[in-house]
Amino acid sequence: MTDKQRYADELARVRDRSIGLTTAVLDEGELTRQHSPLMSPLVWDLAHVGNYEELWLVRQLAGAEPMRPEIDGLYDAFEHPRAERPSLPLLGPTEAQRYIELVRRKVFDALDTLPAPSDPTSISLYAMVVQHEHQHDETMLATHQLRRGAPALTDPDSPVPPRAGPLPAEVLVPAGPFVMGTSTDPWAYDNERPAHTRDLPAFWLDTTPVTVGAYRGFVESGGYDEATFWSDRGWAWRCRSGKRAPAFWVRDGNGWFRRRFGRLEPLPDDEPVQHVCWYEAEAYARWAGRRLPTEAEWEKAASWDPATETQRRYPWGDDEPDATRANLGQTRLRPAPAGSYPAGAAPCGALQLLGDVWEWTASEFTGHPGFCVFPYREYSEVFFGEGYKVLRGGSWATDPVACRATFRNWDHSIRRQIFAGFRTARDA
Ligand code: AVJ
Ligand code: FE
Repeated sequence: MTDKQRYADELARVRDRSIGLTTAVLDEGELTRQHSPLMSPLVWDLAHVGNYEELWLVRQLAGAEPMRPEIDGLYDAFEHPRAERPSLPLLGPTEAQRYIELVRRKVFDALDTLPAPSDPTSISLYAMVVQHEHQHDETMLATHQLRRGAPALTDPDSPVPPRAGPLPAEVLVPAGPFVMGTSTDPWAYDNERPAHTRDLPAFWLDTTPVTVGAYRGFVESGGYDEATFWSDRGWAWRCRSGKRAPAFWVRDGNGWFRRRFGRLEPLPDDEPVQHVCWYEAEAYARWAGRRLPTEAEWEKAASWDPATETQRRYPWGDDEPDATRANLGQTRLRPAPAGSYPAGAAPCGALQLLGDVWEWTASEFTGHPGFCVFPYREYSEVFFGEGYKVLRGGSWATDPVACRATFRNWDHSIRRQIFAGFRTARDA
């Protein structure tokens, strides 16, 4: 298969996903309404992914004129913060879908004559556009999770390979240098580049992400009332917000439940906890006598094979993710039990580093040494040094093509709507 055919297939696949989260499942009112001030109306995301595709593939690569210059400003994420978007004269759902289909037709028409993506020293614009749409699909899933009313999504609930046997609570990642980032992966963003060597002391890392049951122990032992577990900023968030448990947890006389895509269900103690903010992860780690791993520690655990001294694209090696190795790609609408996917283990023995839940790290988002912007400052660089915390590993809602051991996500320390949990670490 040629590179172009691969990108064409991926463009078609992600579009099916976007439609399945919008016009296929919700009516016009639901698509244009703002379900949370944190999120865009879903119809904004839909037209925005098409506008982004027009910008990078139709105009930048194919050199065509703007199709609808009057709408460009509406879909520029930097011109209008999310809270403002519902009051903009956005395209309606039918018009938005027609527009993004027209963009797509122009891309496919031009594909034969467009330059082949051949230079892996920067991200392929095709790969960038495919991943961008998947990232917005994950954002749309967060909007669905915040939305009230009758459930709109059906959980495919695909089966999970169970754990192979008893697992140690933590695994050792030996001291030594490793290669962080990449200079050659055509799917890697500017912020994942360049490859560079880092040296780390040995550390212990949780074998799996922290579970709901373990986190409930923190909640029920009064962790949210005890300032000593929280940093100053974390405690300020805790007091200001009044939060006493992860988002979407509901206490009922008989116990704990959670709301998930419009349905109430008992809390699953064996699943990785999700919908905690960075401050909650930090406080839990302190309560447990541990700490969050740094971003470098996370990447070393997920990608470095000390036996061969080589870097892997995924924890298990370089083979593409599949249903035996990781819970990615929205094949279920929730994490899998901690300890699942033995075939996805990293060299250090840690499981579920990719998929299930994004994992908060201790680190702030900055550029790797030697960082170069490509192709635009607003993807990564404008967020460097602004206090964003790095998340790693993707979630059940992350598509396999939008995730690898070098992939970096980031968000504010207070955000809980993303599908994020964490694991803890300690010095060896
Ligand atoms: C990388 C997930 C933080 O959604 O804000 C989407 C990705 N950039 N459109 C975001 C992104 C431009 C970004 N994150
Ligand atoms: Fe975007």
